[in-house]
Amino acid sequence: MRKRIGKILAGICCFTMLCGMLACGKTTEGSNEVTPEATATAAPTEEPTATPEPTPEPTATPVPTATPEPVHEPAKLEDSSYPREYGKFNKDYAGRVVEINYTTYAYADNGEEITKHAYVCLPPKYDETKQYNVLYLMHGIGGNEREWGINGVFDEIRCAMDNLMYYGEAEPFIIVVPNGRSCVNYTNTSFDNAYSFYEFGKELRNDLIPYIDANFATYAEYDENGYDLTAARDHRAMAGLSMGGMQTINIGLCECLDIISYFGAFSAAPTSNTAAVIAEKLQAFEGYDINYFYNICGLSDGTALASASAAVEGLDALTDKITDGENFMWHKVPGYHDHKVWHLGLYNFAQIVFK
Ligand code: FER
Repeated sequence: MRKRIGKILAGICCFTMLCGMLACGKTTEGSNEVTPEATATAAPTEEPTATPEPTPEPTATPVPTATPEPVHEPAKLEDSSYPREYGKFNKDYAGRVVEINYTTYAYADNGEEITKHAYVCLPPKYDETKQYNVLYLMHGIGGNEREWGINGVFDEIRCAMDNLMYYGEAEPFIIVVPNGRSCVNYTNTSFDNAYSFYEFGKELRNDLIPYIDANFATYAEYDENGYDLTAARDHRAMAGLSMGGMQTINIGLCECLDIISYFGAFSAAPTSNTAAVIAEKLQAFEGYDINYFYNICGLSDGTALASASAAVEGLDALTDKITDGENFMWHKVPGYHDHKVWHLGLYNFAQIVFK
C-alpha cells in the first residue's frame, strides 16, 4: 500500500517536473524578445513586453490648474445685479489698494498747483516687472473717490474684480479712482462744484495718466521729458457712474480718443453729449478706433435714462467708429439711479475691457 502510494507520488512528481520544464522553455523563448539589460535588471513579469516603459520619474505635488471653475454663472443681459458670489473676499487671490497724492492744477479755477488724492486698486499678484492695463474710474456729482466703494480690500465690487480675474473672465488691470473735480476745493462735494467736472480732461492727460505711468507697471513707456501717450491707448480705459459717465463720454470718448480706447458709461448724466455731438467730435480723431463703448442704464432711472439714451441711440448710424454688437453695447436693465446698476455695469465692463 505504502509502495503504491510512493509510486503514485513519484509519478505526480515526474509529471510536475515535465510540466515545469516545458513551462520553463516557453518562458525562455518569450524572454528572448526582452533586451539583455531589461532581463538583467527588470523584475520578472508574467507577460514581458517588447519595449518596457521606462519607470516614470516620481513627480512632486501636482501643479494646480491655471483657471479654476467659476463659482457662479456670469450675469446675463436681463439681470439687474451681478452674482453675489463674486463679491466674496478671495484670500488666495486678493488685490491691494494704495493711496496716491499727485500734483495737478486747478484747471477749472485759476490753474494754480494743487495736490489731489486718489486710490489705485492693484490686481491680485501685482508684479512690478510685468505690464498692466489701466481703468480710470469716475464717480458722480455728489461723490468723491470713495463713492464707488472700491477702495477697501473687502469691498464687494473690488472683490468681484479679483474674482473675475481669478476665473479668467477679466484681463488683469489696475483701477485708478480719482476725484473728478479739477478745482481748488476739489474735496467739496457740493453740487456748486459741478462746473469743475468738465475740465478734468486736462488733469487726466497732463497729470494723472503720466503720474500713473511713472509710478506703476503700465504698458506706457514713461519718460519725464515727455512720452507718447497714444502708444498704450489699447491698454487704457475710462468708465464712470452718472457725472462720471458724462465725463467718460464728453472727456474720454470725445476729447481723449487718441490716448484711451475703451469706454464704459453707467447711467450717463444729463449733460452728456448727444449721439449727434459725439459723432461730430469723433471726426477729430482720424485713425483712432474705439475698442469698445459700453453703455448701461436702469429703465426706472428718472435722472439719467433720457441722457444715457440720447448719447447712444442712433450713434451706430452716425459714425463708422461704432458697430452695434461688435464694439458697442447699449444695456438697458431693470433698476434705478443707484449702485446696483453701476456695480453691474462695472462687473460687465470688466469682462469686455482689454480683450
Ligand atoms: C443733473 C442731474 C443729475 C446733472 C447731473 C446729475 C449736471 C448727476 C447726477 C450724479 O452724478 O449722480 O441735472 O446735471
